[in-house]
This record gives sequence, structure tokens and C-alpha cells, in this order.
Amino acid sequence: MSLAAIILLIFAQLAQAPTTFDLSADFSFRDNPKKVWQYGYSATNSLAPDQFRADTESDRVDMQCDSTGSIGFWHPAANHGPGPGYYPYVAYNTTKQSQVGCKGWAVRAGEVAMEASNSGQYSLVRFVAPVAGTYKVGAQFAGIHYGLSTTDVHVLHNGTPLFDADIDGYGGDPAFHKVQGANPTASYSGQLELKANETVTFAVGYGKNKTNSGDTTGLFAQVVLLAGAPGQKR
Ligand SMILES: [Ca+2]
Repeated sequence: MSLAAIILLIFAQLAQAPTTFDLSADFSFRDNPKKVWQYGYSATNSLAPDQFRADTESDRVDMQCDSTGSIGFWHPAANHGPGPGYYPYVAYNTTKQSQVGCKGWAVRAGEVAMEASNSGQYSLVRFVAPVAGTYKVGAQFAGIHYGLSTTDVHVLHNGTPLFDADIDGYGGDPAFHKVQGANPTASYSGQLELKANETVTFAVGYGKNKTNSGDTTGLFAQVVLLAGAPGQKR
């Protein structure tokens, strides 16, 4: 085989290789959206796609919850502690160890921590498909509040539900609190066809008790582009 043929073969294989988008590995407090990820919330207590709003304010030093900068937050509006514009939030542990947030919850290395607002607005993370293709979607939700999280968690393709579950309990790092409750974790794995710019949304609501008190819920999410649609540039 000629060198040119070998190079062509390598390029052909690279073009077929799955592309992984990992919420944790890609996370940013500087950019929203960051690559394929958007951090945000719903304007109302509806998961309709037109209710999505992007967070505009990030905070690496939350004086109320974590003054060390190990956990950062995205908020709807500028805020250093609970009050207008604080909830819903999307937080992230930037370190390689579990960290305690607000003295009431533990977030694992690279884990995203989400909490709805007390009026039922969802905390949302959205994946926006960069190209059309076949994608594998994985999500692992866990109650991570010591007060035992009571939330509803969802994965949606545009406005269509792919997965709905209730979190009731603590399912995070057992070094901080024992795993406890009726449903401390919930996981989704599925495969779907996405057109370019279609969305997969990961949502955390305030649960059946309709309060966000003690509701912090962890999320790990991965989206893998298995194969692009014919004729799609990769
Ligand atoms: Ca709740």
C-alpha cells in the first residue's frame, strides 16, 4: 500500500470515529454557550423549548456557598447569594475531589449541580447538535443534598420527552452522606437521530412537593456522535 493510500485510510477512519461531547470536560464559566452546551433555565414552569433562557451571569466565588472558587455557578442574573436572579442555577465542581456547597450538599469531581426556582422554573442544560447524525445520549442524575433532594428530572429531544423520573433521596458521594431515599438516582441512555441545531435538554424541576428547598441534584451527561448523516461534513 502506498503512503498516500495509508494516509487516505487513516483519514477515512478518523471521519468514522465517534465524537464525544462531555458536559463535564467541556464545562465553562466564561462562555455560554460553550461549544455544543448551553447553561440556562426556563422562563416559566414549562419545558417548552421556547421557554429556554440562557444564563448570563457566572460566579466563580459564591460567598454564600463556596468562597474557595472550587464550585462555580451560572445564574439568571448577577448574584452572590440567594435572592432574585439566584435560582435556577447550574453549578459545577471544577476540582478533582468532591466538594461541599452551601454546607448542605456534596458535588463530585466534574459533576454539575442543578436546582430549580421555588416558582417551578427549571434548571436546564442544553446540547445543540453541531451536525445532523445519529447520537447516543447518556445522563446520570443524583440527589446530592443532605436534606434529601425531591426533584423531577427530564431529558428531552426538542420539546419531546425522552425520559422522566423523580429523584427522592441522596445518591451522591457516600463519603459525605449515606445513600438514602426511595429513588436517590436516575439514569437515561438512548440513541436518536438529530438534525443540525436540534436540542437535547437535561432538566431539573422542583419536584412533586413544589418547593426547591434542599433540592440540589447532580448531573453527568455525555452525547456521542456515532455517525453523521450522509453528505454531512464532520
Ligand atoms: Ca423539591
